[in-house]
Amino acid sequence: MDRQRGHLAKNPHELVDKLTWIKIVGIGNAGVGKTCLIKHFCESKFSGGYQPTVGVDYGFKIQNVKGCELRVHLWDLSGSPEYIDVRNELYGQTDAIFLVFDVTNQASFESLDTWLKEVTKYSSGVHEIVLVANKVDTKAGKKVISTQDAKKWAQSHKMNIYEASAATGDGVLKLFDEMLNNIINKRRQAGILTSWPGDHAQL
Ligand SMILES: Nc1nc2c(ncn2[C@@H]2O[C@H](COP(=O)(O)OP(=O)(O)O)[C@@H](O)[C@H]2O)c(=O)[nH]1
Ligand SMILES: [Mg+2]
Repeated sequence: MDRQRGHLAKNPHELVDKLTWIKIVGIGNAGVGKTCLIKHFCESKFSGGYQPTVGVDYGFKIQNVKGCELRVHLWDLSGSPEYIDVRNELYGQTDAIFLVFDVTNQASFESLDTWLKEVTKYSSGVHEIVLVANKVDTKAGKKVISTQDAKKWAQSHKMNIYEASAATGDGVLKLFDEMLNNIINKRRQAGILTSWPGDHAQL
């Protein structure tokens, strides 16, 4: 194609600068379902085979929120203690964190305080942290953490709680949708996001 002078109306750097990039990080004990939650959100897929995350896993999705096209990067930081240095490196510039426990695993619930301490220490700028009670699809007999106990923990830390299943997809979209909405609202309040393509839409 013959490109005429001035065919590219705008500087590509300017265009990239105008895109809205979001970084979301998932934390919690190994095996609670962080990778599966991200996979479900990005690809609507679930795999029953467990391959522990070595260091980090990553997902990307372009998500439309209220008419605004968001470039969402999702990081699953390996839950193993030996990856603390990798995690600390990746906490920077994070917009939101989802802290996951597995409703069938007592230890994963008991570790929440330790995770929150790590987050508070290394990602001071993050205001949006939510709790995810994952694997709610599992049979009632296998569930060891009650909804009530989980809600109590979340309330005492002033966090929203989401019950989800990466296996069935229940609650997954709601979790990420609300996180993204909250991030965008905070950016707008801070004056970081001034133009909003969805402004004319019903908010
Ligand atoms: N039943 C059930 N199993 C799940 C769910 N989410 C993850 N799993 C399983 O739990 C294991 C660990 O999942 P993964 O996402 O790799 O955990 P991560 O270490 O936190 O990233 C895998 O075998 C998954 O198939 C869920 O919602 N329900
Ligand atoms: Mg993982």
